[in-house]
Amino acid sequence: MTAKSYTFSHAICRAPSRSSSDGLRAVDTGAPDLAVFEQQHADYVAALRTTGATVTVLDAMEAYPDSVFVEDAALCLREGAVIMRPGAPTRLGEAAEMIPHLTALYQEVLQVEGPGFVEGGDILTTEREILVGLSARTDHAGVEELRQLVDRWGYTVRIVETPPNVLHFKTDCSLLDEDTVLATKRLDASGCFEGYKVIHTAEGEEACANAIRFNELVVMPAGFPKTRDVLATAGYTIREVGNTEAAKLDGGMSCLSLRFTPR
Ligand code: CIR
Repeated sequence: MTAKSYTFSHAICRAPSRSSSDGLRAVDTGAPDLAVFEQQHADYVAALRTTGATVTVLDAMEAYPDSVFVEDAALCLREGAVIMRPGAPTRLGEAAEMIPHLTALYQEVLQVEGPGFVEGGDILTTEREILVGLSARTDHAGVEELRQLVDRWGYTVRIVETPPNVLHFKTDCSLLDEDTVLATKRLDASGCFEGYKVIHTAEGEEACANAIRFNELVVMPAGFPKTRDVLATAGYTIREVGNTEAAKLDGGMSCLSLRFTPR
């Protein structure tokens, strides 16, 4: 297995903080239960570790209620990492916090300096290109700066649209393999996956579109049996992890880790 878009030697996660009760959410369905969140987070880390990857769990960061969602702070590629510039003002400072952890592992760490914004949740790296969804958190200027930064490593950036009222592009899709994505019907209808095989989330199970392919596993939130069975029948090895607490903060499987193989 050599696909660089889903073969990873490392992951970085961050423990949920007590302040996660103040995390951003579109609809308030109550604060996460910290003990349950910690257990679900531990289950997630354990799932990644079963593939043999080295998973670092950083200490909780109380100053940043959404800092458990490390994915938004950086884009990790084989050749180097890029520190993002989160569009949520309360999250802007999270990006700089990630610099020392990535410079310890990568020779080259670049940074989106602004004035534009990009969050990692809007970025889907496939085997052939990097798709970036414009959203309330990611704007044109941010994507253009990102495009210039990754051009040196030979990556093509394609701008796509995150559906209205959807937090991030990857809220609605995931990479499954070199040619295949899991996506909601509403996102696929935008035409952004032309040339890819698309497996749709089952009716009523749109909330499981945010899964991750991590080495041999597809890690997905528990509680979406129809989509799980479709993916299992298609030949993927599924690992379900409880996600009820991160979901209260609009977070899912991709948000909880940075996944990479540093050069
Ligand atoms: C936020 O609104 O920024 C957090 N509550 C959730 C971030 C989820 N991250 C992701 O989808 N990559």
